[in-house]
Amino acid sequence: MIKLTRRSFIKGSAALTGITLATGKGFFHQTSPAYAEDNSRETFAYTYCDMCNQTPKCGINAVIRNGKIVRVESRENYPNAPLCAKGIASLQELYDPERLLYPVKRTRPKGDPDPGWQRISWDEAYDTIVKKLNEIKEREGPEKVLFYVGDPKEPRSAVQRLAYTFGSPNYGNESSTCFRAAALASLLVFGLVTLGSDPTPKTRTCLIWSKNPAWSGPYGHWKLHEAKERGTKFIVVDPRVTPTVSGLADIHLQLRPGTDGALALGLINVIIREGMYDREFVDRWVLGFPELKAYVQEFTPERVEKITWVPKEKIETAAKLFATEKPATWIGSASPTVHSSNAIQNHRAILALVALTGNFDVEGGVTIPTEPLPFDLFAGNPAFNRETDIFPQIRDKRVDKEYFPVWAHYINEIQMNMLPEYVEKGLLKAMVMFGGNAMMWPQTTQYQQAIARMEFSVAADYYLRPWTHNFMDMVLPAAMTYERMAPLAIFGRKIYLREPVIKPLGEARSDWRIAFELGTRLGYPEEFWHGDEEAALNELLKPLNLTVDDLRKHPEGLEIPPKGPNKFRKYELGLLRQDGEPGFPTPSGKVEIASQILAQYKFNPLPVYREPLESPLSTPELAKKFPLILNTGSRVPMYTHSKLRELPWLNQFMPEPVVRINPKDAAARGIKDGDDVILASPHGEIKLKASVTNIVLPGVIDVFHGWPQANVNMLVPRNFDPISGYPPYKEGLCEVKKT
Ligand SMILES: Nc1nc2c(c(=O)[nH]1)N[C@H]1C(S)=C(S)[C@@H](COP(=O)(O)OP(=O)(O)OC[C@H]3O[C@@H](n4cnc5c(=O)[nH]c(N)nc54)[C@H](O)[C@@H]3O)O[C@H]1N2
Ligand SMILES: Nc1nc2c(c(=O)[nH]1)N[C@H]1C(S)=C(S)[C@@H](COP(=O)(O)OP(=O)(O)OC[C@H]3O[C@@H](n4cnc5c(=O)[nH]c(N)nc54)[C@H](O)[C@@H]3O)O[C@H]1N2
Ligand code: SF4
Ligand SMILES: [Mo]
Repeated sequence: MIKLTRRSFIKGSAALTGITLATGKGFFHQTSPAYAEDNSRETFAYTYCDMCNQTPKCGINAVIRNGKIVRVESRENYPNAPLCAKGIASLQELYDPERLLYPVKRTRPKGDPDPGWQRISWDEAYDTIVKKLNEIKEREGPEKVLFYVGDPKEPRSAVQRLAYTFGSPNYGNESSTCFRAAALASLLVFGLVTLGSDPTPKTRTCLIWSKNPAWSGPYGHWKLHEAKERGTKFIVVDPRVTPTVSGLADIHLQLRPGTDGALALGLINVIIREGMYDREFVDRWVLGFPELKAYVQEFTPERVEKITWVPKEKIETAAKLFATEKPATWIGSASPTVHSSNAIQNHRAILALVALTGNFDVEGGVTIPTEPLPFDLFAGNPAFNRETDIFPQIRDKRVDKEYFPVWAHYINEIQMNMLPEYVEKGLLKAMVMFGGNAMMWPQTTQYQQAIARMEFSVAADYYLRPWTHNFMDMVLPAAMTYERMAPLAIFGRKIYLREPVIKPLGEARSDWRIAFELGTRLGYPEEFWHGDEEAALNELLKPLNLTVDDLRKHPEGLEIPPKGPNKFRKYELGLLRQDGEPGFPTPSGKVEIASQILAQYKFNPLPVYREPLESPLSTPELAKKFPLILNTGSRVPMYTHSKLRELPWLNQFMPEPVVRINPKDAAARGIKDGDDVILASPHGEIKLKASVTNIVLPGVIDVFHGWPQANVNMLVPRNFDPISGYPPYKEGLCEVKKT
């Protein structure tokens, strides 16, 4: 544990300023009389927040008295700061009396609304899990067991290792619906993964395409404001007027949700028409330019205005700005552009735009690191995860390969969205879940039924969540961020260790420990270091010749010096391909605007636009009954997915589910702010309160996901993108009515 000496309280007020900035409201912690009289020593310990599950996370300085955390502050000299309201409220989650602190098993049959949870010991829990899993393994094969990690990203590498060591290639995670399709699109185009780059002092233009870091990742947001002050021009593509739009945008392209591909092709049309693309780069490095040029002829600004609702003048201005004020960078969406039934092709059109303007891997443009550390975003790596040795031998038994072969070609984790089909066909019989939420899937009840149909399922979680766990056999108490050792925080080439700062409450155990103890008991003690997390971290650090002890000596972070200076245009230098030849790591060695892999799997190789499967243009009859566009899940600052509703400090900001609707649409329906309304789509309906606001575009509604009493995913159809299997969360049709 890293303990620091007593410090002044000035930092506390700095943390409060942070909250005020992030939320517009301040929480003032008064020292309780009990503490005022208590003169026991106050210690400080460094850790980091995991309340929004983004990486890298914000640094926390925990103030501890008598083994209890009494305050949290922003960590000093740490790349991500200050804490937002959720970070401060993490204390309420830690000490929430409703937390699950002991393993429990159900005593009533599945399907009974009350599972009759009964406390059991860890030994009983492990014995049951091991017996069930080994039984299924012997009878039908290890691949019948699904290992799954939801939004908590920290357990990923440990659980992937567990799955493959057990012999099952069927490891999945929530990235089946999150940003992995954007990564897949990038692999198809560039042969490597880029989700965009932040502006540097050299950057003149920054295109933010459907991302709202002001709410979804506030730590990165202030860096964008610094760029704005330096004079960088911003184009923001977003159907809503978010703080990212109002604070940064010089040009706001307010499109109809789900039409991103058409907008990108419209911008390309202008750039090609005006001869503003980078000819030298295109001639030498791009595959499929003549075909794209022919295809975008039909995407004139006039036609694109009709499809996307973005005025043609704005399309012209934005195209010219992005193509001429260079270097220009692009900040890609974590998810909205791929929450579509045309996910991959829409996103590929955006990547084509970046490639044609010659902004790829130039200083100030969209860059990729010269010498990345040997870890992924979540501190795993392929060798540790057993992706390099075991997985290739078992990958044939993955359940998704027939459904989504392009996904299965590139992405090792399985596409989870067909879970009901996998279970229906008997391909999966048991599930070990770390922090998942059934409400995240479209037509949720089908997933709940699939989970219930399995022979055995167990989850590790902070709470008993009825919408997921009521369909399962057993739930294990997971330790929270303050209580656990876990992977590393990685910023560029700097690494920070995270250790427990207090003892776990009750019998909670860290996800890593649970995975390693399970691995050990399933018969692989050596592979799982007999359950010792620190030994596992040491293994992960081996490629850098480092140990946990080395990191322990550097609470300020350990910088791993690079071998040489940063390099750009790495495709010219032969630094991107394994064979050391110049070019891109795609089959052709070029940027594949016409994708050879897509052609191989009988998809259109070009980034073609297809209307959302349900939309005013594709299903006009349906749109008469459901005239509004259904836009779900855009992030709100106070909640993360289905979580945090139980924390009073956060719940006060949005106590109940709301549907945001534009004043024009509300007036046309006689709806006033705060009215009870029904939101209906062709697939279901829910009840919520109306929030009448100009944030949303007329003709579009906006509703957050994860409310058990108003689960918007019951309104979203299972119309998956055929290439990635992604759900259409950000398209579709609906209507709002007064109750
Ligand atoms: N309609 C619609 N649906 C969406 C989206 C959308 O935009 N619209 N977004 C999609 C996206 S991008 C995502 S990422 C998914 C998120 O989907 P999920 O990952 O399934 O969502 P959460 O609601 O965060 O559920 C996580 C669960 O993990 C538990 N938990 C939290 N931290 C830990 C931990 O460290 N360990 C353990 N063991 N448990 C933990 C929580 O208590 C909670 O029960 O939702 C997707 N669903
Ligand atoms: N507070 C909070 N922070 C979070 C999360 C959370 O639940 N709560 N979740 C985390 C996770 S898992 C993720 S994936 C990230 C997501 O983070 P972001 O990528 O920022 O995601 P969103 O807020 O869903 O969407 C960004 C913007 O896209 C716009 N948008 C909606 N539909 C479309 C569309 O069809 N086209 C375009 N161009 N734009 C559209 C929305 O209006 C929104 O303002 O946030 C992470 N951070
Ligand atoms: S943005 Fe807020 S919730 Fe996310 S890591 Fe930082 S403090 Fe935690
Ligand atoms: Mo996500």
